[in-house]
Amino acid sequence: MSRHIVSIVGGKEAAATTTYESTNPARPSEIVARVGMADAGTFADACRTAKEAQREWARVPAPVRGRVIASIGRLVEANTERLARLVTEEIGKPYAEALGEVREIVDTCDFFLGEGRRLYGQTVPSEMPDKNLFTFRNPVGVAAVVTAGNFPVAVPSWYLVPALLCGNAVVWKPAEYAAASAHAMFQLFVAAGLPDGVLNVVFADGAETFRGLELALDEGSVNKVGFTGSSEVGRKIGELTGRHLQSACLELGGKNPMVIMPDADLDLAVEGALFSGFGTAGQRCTSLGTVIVHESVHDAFVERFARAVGEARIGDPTREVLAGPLLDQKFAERYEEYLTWIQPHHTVVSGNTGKITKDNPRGDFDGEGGLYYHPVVVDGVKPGDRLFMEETFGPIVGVTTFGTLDEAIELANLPGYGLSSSIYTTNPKNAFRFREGISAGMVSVNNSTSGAEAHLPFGGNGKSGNGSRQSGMWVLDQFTRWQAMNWDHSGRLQKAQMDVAEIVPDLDFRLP
Ligand code: UN1
Repeated sequence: MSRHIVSIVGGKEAAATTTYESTNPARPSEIVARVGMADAGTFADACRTAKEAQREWARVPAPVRGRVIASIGRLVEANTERLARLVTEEIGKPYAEALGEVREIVDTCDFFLGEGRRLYGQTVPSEMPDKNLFTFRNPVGVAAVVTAGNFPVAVPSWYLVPALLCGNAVVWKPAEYAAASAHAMFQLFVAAGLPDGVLNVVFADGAETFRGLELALDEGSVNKVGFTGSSEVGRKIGELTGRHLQSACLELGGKNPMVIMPDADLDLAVEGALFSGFGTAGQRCTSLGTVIVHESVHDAFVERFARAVGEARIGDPTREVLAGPLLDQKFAERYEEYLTWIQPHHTVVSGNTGKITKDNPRGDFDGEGGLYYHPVVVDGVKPGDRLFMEETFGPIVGVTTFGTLDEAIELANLPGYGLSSSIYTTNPKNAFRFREGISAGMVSVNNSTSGAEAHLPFGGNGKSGNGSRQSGMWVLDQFTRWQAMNWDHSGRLQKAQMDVAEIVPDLDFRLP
């Protein structure tokens, strides 16, 4: 069923200048939605509208805003299957994973509905009598949120839910190739009773969005930018917001390492590598980049890993498969470029590479014309190789070896990303030394690099982000600003640091 959707600003449909067709990557000739694309002016208008609406929204008591978040959670839960089916149809995410993705929105609502009754500030003792000190969390104002389409609804909810709960208005620019999923989620949020203009959705391409953002920042109608996407675009957004004295919340790429110690449970490690390397067709920012395996277990690991990859089911994402197609043609093209980074000193241990077609089938699966790709394991990658150093969004995993844990940590940090990481070991000492040495924002022990829970801090360092953290209580620092208040009721001007009582100690006192 093909839909026609457009941006919604202030509760009204906004003008479109071009049309984009969002297609089903499993059957690219099938159009999921025709998307009216807006220009930079509409984006800036949306930010102005949001600024107007935000004033009233911030005056709604936080516990009442929390009730709205509760209703969003209920609405999403009641529409789980429909939303998950749409996600599967539009980006090819296997249905079981799509259900998990929708679950993550509900989890996020569950967490933040209670925050409406907390959103704590503090009372702090003053250094002077008859004076009281307080802290308050104030909403930042308008948040412009630009998200990727690999998690078309869960990751946006990490921004939207806390931003709204804290009393901000939002302009959301989802990925165009996931526009139908985004539009559906927008409708569910609005049905919970959000006043017009508090949440706006704008469909626009990258260039128009960037120009619109620049206009809005110049006008002072955006106070926080949230961005999930590539390190390259994240850097540009960081520069733009920096010029406006703002720090964006950036969730960028990863080259996530998995270290396998000689004492690891190898079968468990293989299972973890398979899921984090090839689940979601390797298209998570937390997907496995390089397996760094101890030289003594390298051969055994590679043999078992290659076998597991060979046996994994790739195919129709409405069925029980490990992975479906790539997200969209743009991603397929980029992925084909990563395949050209395979060099003569590498060994592909997983069989065929490239697009699954009649001439290049995977067993009896010929790809049915979809954007399906062979999962690829490349042994022998090393520092300096592009495959080792750069993110390769898609189903390709490198393997390299190490001698000591210190070497493994150095290899794991070398590409300069820092989102997720994992170590397989049965020795707690190794786990804690790895945790201390790894530059990633997230560390898994005996678990895959992907699949973070929704109430832990999520975010990266280095090329993976600017240190901002989403999720749980940590994200509150993105969407609120601390305000310090002092109230002197002494009836006189008491000067800090000067009019402070002094108690004189006898510092020469010694025990007999
Ligand atoms: C992403 O790909 O941008 O931890 C986020 C995970 C998911 C989120 C991935 N919950 O793998």
